[in-house]
Amino acid sequence: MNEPIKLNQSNLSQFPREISRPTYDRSRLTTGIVHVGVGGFHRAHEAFYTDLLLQSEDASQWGICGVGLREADRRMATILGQQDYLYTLIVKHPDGKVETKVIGSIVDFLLGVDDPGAVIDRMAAPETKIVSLTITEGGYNVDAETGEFDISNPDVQYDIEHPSTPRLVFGYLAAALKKRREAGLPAFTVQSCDNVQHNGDLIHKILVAFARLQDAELAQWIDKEVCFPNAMVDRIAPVTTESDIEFLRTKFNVDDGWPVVCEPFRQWVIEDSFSAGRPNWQNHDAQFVEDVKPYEEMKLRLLNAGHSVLGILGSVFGYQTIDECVRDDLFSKYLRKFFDVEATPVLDAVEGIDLDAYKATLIERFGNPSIRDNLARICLESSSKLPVFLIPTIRKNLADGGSIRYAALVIAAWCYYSDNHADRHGQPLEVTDTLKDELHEAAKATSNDRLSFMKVKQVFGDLANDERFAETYTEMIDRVYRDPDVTDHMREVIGGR
Ligand code: CS2
Repeated sequence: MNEPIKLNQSNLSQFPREISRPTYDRSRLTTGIVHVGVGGFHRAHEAFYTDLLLQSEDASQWGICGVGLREADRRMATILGQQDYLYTLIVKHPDGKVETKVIGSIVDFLLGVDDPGAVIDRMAAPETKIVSLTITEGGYNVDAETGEFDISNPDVQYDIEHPSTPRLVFGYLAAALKKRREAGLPAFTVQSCDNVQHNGDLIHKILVAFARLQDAELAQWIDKEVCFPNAMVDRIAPVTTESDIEFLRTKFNVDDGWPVVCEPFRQWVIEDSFSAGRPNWQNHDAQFVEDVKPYEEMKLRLLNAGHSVLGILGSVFGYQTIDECVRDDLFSKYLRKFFDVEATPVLDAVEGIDLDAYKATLIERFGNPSIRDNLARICLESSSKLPVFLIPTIRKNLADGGSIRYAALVIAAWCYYSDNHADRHGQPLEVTDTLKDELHEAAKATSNDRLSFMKVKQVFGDLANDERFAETYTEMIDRVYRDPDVTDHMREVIGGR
């Protein structure tokens, strides 16, 4: 076989016809969107919607400039830079069908660690209308106990004192908005694309709190001028593997250093509140609604929580991927019962959505055998995911007298996982979590105090003070530590005592 064709703008014409590619003039695009956090999800979601738009109408003001703030983003910056910011989206259908598409909407990339001033200037540039974010659940720097912006974070302190060379996204946004205000430019929209509840309201609150620490007038201006639409975002994008890169080489003889894999399903529900205009994403199935809250709650507490339920129980049991869990009848039954018995009763109804059908679709999506979504990805940073995905459901059920047993078993299994960093057979589990050490230490103390894990306040707040929760959780801890084969306990929970 010939040398594979490297993905870049000038080689695109040599790409095989089965790979669809941008036919719009990328050199004409200006970057109306600056996106912070270019991972698999952004590349499978916002950049994909924007590519569809650019392909179908003249929307040349809506190109995307990707931004990475941390050293960890260097690899993405380098690979995308070498490919003229192009990449291949590999959409894997459950029946094995695969669609491949080169996405062209990202046309530039800046790395904050190398040149913070360049990122601030780009955000402050007149053509920038939207700064969108995927900075993960933990990126919002919220104190779990108070729900407020955590100013004790040393990086926050650093950013207050070094406004022109910030480390965190809040410092960048504040510096850029300050420049715009001084230049008499309108504010951009700050659009969160993260899985956090009321993501727009949250970034609004914390950005204003941060700005207030630097400049009270700026904080007021931000509060008044910047729009922060809430949004629900959805598309499962597993970690790209070597075999995905290999697939493009062997099937098409093309070389993409970092393609993205995703499922066919996609959903984006957005509040229509933008400071300086927005792309016509509605022409490509994004939904603009007045109030996104019921949608985001449904998604966080069913899809994301469902992922965590399977991710944690499946990891301890020894499974590797979500689809493997779902193929096990016991696991899919547990998931469905968790949805029905604990998650749904505390959800608000969503207009136009049949929750039963939504839940059935989730189980089908999780079961997509081509996606092979790794449990390690799902469990990554559980300490910032569970407070958003699962703990609100537990709290609401405690208040309403509802069931908490499904979720309590998951937390007990997470304690075991954090204690042993291994599955029930002693096979090591790869644990990536900012609070890994704190969780490990707290979990280790379980033998002396069965509630010790619950004392990681950043995650659980005061949950252990609830007597009913403490009792149920202790029972689950006893079960899991007596026998880490969680399936026996899952059966027990499903059957009811
Ligand atoms: C997953 C999400 O890691 C996780 O928490 O639940 O990344 C999930 O795949 C996406 O939110 C799907 O939209």
